[in-house]
Amino acid sequence: MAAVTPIVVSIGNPLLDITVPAVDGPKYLEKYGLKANDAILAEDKHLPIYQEIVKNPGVSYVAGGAAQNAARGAAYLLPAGSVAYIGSVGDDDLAKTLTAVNEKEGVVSRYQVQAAPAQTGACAVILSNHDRSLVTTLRAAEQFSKDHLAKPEIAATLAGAKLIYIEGYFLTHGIESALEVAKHASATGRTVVLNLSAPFIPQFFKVQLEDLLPHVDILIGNESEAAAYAEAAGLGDASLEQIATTLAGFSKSNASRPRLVIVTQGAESTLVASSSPSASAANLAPTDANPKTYPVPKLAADKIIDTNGAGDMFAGGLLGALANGKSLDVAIETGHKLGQMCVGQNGATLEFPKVQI
Ligand code: 26A
Repeated sequence: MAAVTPIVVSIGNPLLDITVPAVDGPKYLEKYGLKANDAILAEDKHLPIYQEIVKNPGVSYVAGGAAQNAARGAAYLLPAGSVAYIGSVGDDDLAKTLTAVNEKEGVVSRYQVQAAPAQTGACAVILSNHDRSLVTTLRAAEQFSKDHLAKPEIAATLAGAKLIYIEGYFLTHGIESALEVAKHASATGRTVVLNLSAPFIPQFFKVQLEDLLPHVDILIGNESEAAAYAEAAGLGDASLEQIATTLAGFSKSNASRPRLVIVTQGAESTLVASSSPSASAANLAPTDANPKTYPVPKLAADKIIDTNGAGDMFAGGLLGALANGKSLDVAIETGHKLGQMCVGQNGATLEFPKVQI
């Protein structure tokens, strides 16, 4: 059998998630002044949280990092070795754990490894009810440098990809690398997918986002991220449909290919806007409403464990289905299925042994 080479390449901040159970969540939210449902970069005042939560006997450790989760999601649907993940880690046990999880789930780790004392990044995941508050310390992840992309094995991996996925979180430090990858991929006809990741990305990194957007074919975000973009872009109280349509129409470097903007809303319907509907299976059809609404199947409340990573697994499902040559409609449905499977599990994880999707 021919060796499998990656067709999906995902880029982001590799993190280990340290999860505090919902029973204990509220006390940490209160103590550190955190919102119940948010994702932030740790400020100095938050840093003691990492020492503190590891003393809680209820904490669990799960592989994280938004784009790494999505990579594992895509790998769920593809032969082992079809997905590669690029990011920067320390030379430590955390990185070994992440590599082992990736390998087990069929993702090829293409890490840039920083010498000690750099440590692999971590994310405190504070659960409460059905919400999750994410507090991230990037550590080695933000030392990612563009020269990693020029290494022969990385350049070859990127050159072989059909789909490139970049998390918005990476724009906090890696815009130069993201631009290099996305410009090249888009100029050579590959599909570039960007996730807004969190409201603070369009809010505080709007310049970087708008620099990258012309090279993006598929933009994914949730309702609060879309609203944060609208706010930052002076779109006032535009509806989600208007925001999605505006983003779809944002300038595009590869004009021969339309842009899709996908807005998820948790348990509510997903919206998809296209800059130019066409007969292509991977686009909205000219006869579809634009934006088009895709209902999300209901999940019984007692099946919900935690929503952490659900958006990443949605993206992973979408990527995996597109890599398999499925239509846009099937890809959105697959995204919903993986997102929902993740909600029924602890953290950004899926069901093993694999279930048929
Ligand atoms: C730069 N920041 C804040 C981050 C992240 C992040 N991944 C990359 N960069 N903050 C949280 N995450 C990851 O998001 C997943 C849930 O969507 C967490 O590691 C978690 O697994």
